[in-house]
Amino acid sequence: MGLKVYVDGEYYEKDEAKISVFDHGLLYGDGVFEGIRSYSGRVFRMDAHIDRLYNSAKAIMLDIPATPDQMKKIITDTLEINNLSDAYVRLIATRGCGTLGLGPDRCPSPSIICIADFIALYPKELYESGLEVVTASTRRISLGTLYPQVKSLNYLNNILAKTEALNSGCSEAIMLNANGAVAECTGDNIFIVKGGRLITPDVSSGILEGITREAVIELAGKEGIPVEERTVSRYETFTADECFLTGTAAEVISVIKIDQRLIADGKPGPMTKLLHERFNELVRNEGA
Ligand code: PXG
Repeated sequence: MGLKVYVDGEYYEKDEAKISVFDHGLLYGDGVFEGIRSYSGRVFRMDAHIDRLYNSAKAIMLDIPATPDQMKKIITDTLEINNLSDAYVRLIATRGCGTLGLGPDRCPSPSIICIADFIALYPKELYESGLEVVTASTRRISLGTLYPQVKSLNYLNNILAKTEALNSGCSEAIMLNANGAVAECTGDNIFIVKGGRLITPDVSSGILEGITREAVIELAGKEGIPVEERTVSRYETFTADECFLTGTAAEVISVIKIDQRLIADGKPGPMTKLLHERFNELVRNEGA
């Protein structure tokens, strides 16, 4: 029995789960999504993901045809029906079927898709050795275009930055905002450590407000580590004591080289290791 995918109230075998070629999610990237994880059968920070999804939908004036509670049930049912307990969940709301024209008024019924699958993670060795990243020339979308807080189906600018990373033999790229300050990576938020302080770009730097980022800020607070959310320059990343990325897929992963500059001694630092460990404990214990 293969994977079952939820589409608009029904479960379909993976190969049968399809949307129309007239869906504006496909035609224009008109829709929103969430990437969520479950650990030992518990969905990590489900409420935060649901809130972000509905806020993203609100910002693009998309009426999700389900209540937040119904969405939560769709997530847990999809995990259950697939018998998955440690899994990755992709929840999508598209504008739905319309005509060949941008107008969302041409799309009477938005679609909901929920996919639960095994997670493809970075190889374990990379967590021990740390990542090499590059700064992409492709800038993060600015606050004046599409709000970076909206987790929309438009990921082309991130994909272009990711392509730059892959072309340089790296797995991630740092994206700058329109002012040239550090924003985030293509699918992760970024943190640096300097003089015992944890520093990360603030929301007005043009970032997605990551749920892993928020959890790490909370964990740092509990450890008594001072946290600064503010503008971060490229220079500060090069000269940091430590650097790491956070995201639902990557969790907490060390960065040891940025644009060929070795970060400190080129090994994952103590604060990165501590917060990674605390994060691993949190995802396993929260709500247990
Ligand atoms: N910034 C961007 C642009 C993202 O897309 C994050 C930061 C981290 O946010 P969370 O809430 O996950 O801590 C993301 C999240 C994937 C994948 O399939 C991407 C994300 C999440 C899950 C899976 O590459 N991006």
